[in-house]
Amino acid sequence: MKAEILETIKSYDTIILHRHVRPDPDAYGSQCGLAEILRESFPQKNIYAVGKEEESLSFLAKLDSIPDDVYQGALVIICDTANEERICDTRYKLGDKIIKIDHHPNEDPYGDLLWVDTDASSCSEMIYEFYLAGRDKGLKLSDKGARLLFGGIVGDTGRFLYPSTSDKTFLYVSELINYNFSRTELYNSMYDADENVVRLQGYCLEQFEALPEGVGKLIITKEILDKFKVKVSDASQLVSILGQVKGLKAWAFFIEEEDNIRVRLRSKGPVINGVARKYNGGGHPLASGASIYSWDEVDSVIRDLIEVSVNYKG
Ligand SMILES: [Mn+2]
Repeated sequence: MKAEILETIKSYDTIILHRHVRPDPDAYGSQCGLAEILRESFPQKNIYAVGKEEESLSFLAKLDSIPDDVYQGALVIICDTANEERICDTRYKLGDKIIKIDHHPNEDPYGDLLWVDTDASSCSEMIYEFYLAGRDKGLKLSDKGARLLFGGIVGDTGRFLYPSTSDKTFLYVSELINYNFSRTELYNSMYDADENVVRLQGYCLEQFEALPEGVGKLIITKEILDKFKVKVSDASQLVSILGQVKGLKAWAFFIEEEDNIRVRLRSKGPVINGVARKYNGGGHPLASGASIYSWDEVDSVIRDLIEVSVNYKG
């Protein structure tokens, strides 16, 4: 598949890279990391990475803005995005051919060519693997590209903590750190938090509810978001902090948005993406997201989490 993707890339003059909405470091790392590899390897081709700029990730890369007609006859590559609805910038459809490269369960097999590896820790890890496979066939990786891929892997593995971190992950990052970029500077950009977000962390740790079945629950209303002057995305990113609570097997953050309640689910064993799917969402077995439309549904989500937690033999 990697060879077929490389051959396809070689046959196009214009390549446009997309990723998912509400990007994280792996979305940027894989999309812009691959863009860097292609720019370095094929300077005569037109390579663009598009999508809505995410201010908090601009330290990783800047995106390109292109008119619609660039898509004519172009190859579109979509990174780190499980389903079509989550693709950022719907113009991906205007291209000539679509390639999907992703590490989430392949529930929506869109595209003309698909490379999905659910064993990969991150899409950035897959992009490095793609580079390794094509190194003898003209692919080049710059320091800037290596920094992006490293950042993506660090982000999606929770700094090499999550079980998706494999021997392959460590092998690849051991190679990536030999490129010339500052890990200290990168970590600072990724993990420095604004004071109000740190204070919200304090609020979360104080206010979460731990149920006897090993399920955790925290509600963050719009009022709280306003009080701490934080965005929904800031609150969403805090969901993993309950992982340190002894005895919790699965937990949910319910964060109030304009017209729905965002549900962030995490687990230390019980598979929770089935619960996420039931509530208009999906994701990884141990890290998923969903949406509900009324506070009345909170209890129902919690009941489902209790069910998977109680049935879990860990
Ligand atoms: Mn990812």
